[in-house]
Amino acid sequence: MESIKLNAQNLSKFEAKVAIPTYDRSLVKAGIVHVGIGGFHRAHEALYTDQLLHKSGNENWGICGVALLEFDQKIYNTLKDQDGLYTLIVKELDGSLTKRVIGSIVEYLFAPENPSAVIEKMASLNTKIITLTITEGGYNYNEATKQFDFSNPLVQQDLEHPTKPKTIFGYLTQALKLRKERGQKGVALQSCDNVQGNGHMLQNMLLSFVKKAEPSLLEWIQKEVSFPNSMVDRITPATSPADILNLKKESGIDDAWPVVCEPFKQWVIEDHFANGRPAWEEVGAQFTEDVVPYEKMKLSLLNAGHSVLGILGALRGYATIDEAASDSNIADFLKLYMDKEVTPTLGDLEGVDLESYKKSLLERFGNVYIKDQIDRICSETSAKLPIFILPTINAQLKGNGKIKFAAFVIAAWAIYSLGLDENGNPLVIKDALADVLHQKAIAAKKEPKEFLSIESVFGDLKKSEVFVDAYRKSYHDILKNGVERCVLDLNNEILNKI
Ligand code: CS2
Repeated sequence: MESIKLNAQNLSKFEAKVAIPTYDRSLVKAGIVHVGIGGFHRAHEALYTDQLLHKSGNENWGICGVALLEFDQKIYNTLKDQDGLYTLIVKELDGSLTKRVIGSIVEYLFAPENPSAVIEKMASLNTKIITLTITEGGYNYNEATKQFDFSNPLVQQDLEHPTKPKTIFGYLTQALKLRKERGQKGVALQSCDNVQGNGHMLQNMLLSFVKKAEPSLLEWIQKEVSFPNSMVDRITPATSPADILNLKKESGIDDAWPVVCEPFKQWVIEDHFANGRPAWEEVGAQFTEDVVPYEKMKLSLLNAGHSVLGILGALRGYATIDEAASDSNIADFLKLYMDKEVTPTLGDLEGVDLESYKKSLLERFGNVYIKDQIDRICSETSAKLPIFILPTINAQLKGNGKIKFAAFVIAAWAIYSLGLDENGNPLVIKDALADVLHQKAIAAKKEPKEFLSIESVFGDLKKSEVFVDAYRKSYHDILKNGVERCVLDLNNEILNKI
């Protein structure tokens, strides 16, 4: 089939093939500025917002997408070239594809090219909400000190050259300063990242920065700015060249960067918006007073589950999450980890059927059509585990609970960080701490505990004898007998005790 380039001019040509925006995009104003226009945002918030534009006809709530880092130039160029349009491809459970062209991103800015345009946009009267997907590491939080990390060179640069910021903290500070000076209303700053208490985290980190950079702004922020916590969920693998080609072949859409995702989606948001909000509840989002327990459940079961499958699967030489999830020993291991180590830390979750939640996760992980990349899951593990697994370990240690499965995963990560899988094939380690991880992984061959000395990841975990003993044992076992055998032994050991 001949394909046609996706852009505003050609949009109506796709109508017969896929759903397209039926609202008049030229009337839509960007009430939301979103920083971080990667796949996840485009499969999640931008979709909810697109659905709402369809449904409500309220044109005040479109999105201006901001690409913050040099690295984001490609997505910025793509969106610019396609007038903000892209195709969202949902890979359904039966393998069929549901495609929809999303139109909610009506403006786009590339921060490194024009920092003042981004600051002005964030400060503009029309902007009522600034949402963020800046990744777990983007909050600049140091696990060892439990503080904002002022030693980050980019932060130092933002303190020295405030009007040409590089970090989100520099941008937000400048924009809030303008809002205050102009006597404007405040704004809601809404994190959509996988961080426990993501709104609180954003608030704490931003206030730490502002205290140094612009202390006179503190009081105004405390009064005028809100930081709703939110729990976000939708598995969104990296788009593959085959996805792009299939879209061209099957639907005739020439889209340089479509987004692929699973059918499931969830968004639970605290209803604390300083300057109004879209009625996202009309298209399936849930508003609540306290989202923290739900975030905790999702991070320590879904995201941690991903990391467990990712790390163990990578060592076994698997490439995708469904391969790891269909390895019955690894699947049993994950199930036992969830039941024996995570569940006791979750407390009472009103209205949630935890057993069916866990079951649904195993099904989602096993979806063979998604082909979520183990490389994606294992990227930036050093920023993920402190959020996904460490809180479980710390809570279990505090209550004398079980930690063997978690210790096993950390030991497997230490071995993973040597850079080879069990078949001797190289592992691509994409992590801001890659060098440190590798050095410590080498040192761990002599003394496994060395790996735990990365305090920015593990805090003072190395001080727990109980943990170190279990970790050390797993470390030696994995090197000697391999993941498969050790996982089976550990599963049996726990099952036989029941
Ligand atoms: C994944 C998440 O990055 C990761 O390690 O666990 O991207 C996960 O797919 C999403 O949070 C799902 O909602």
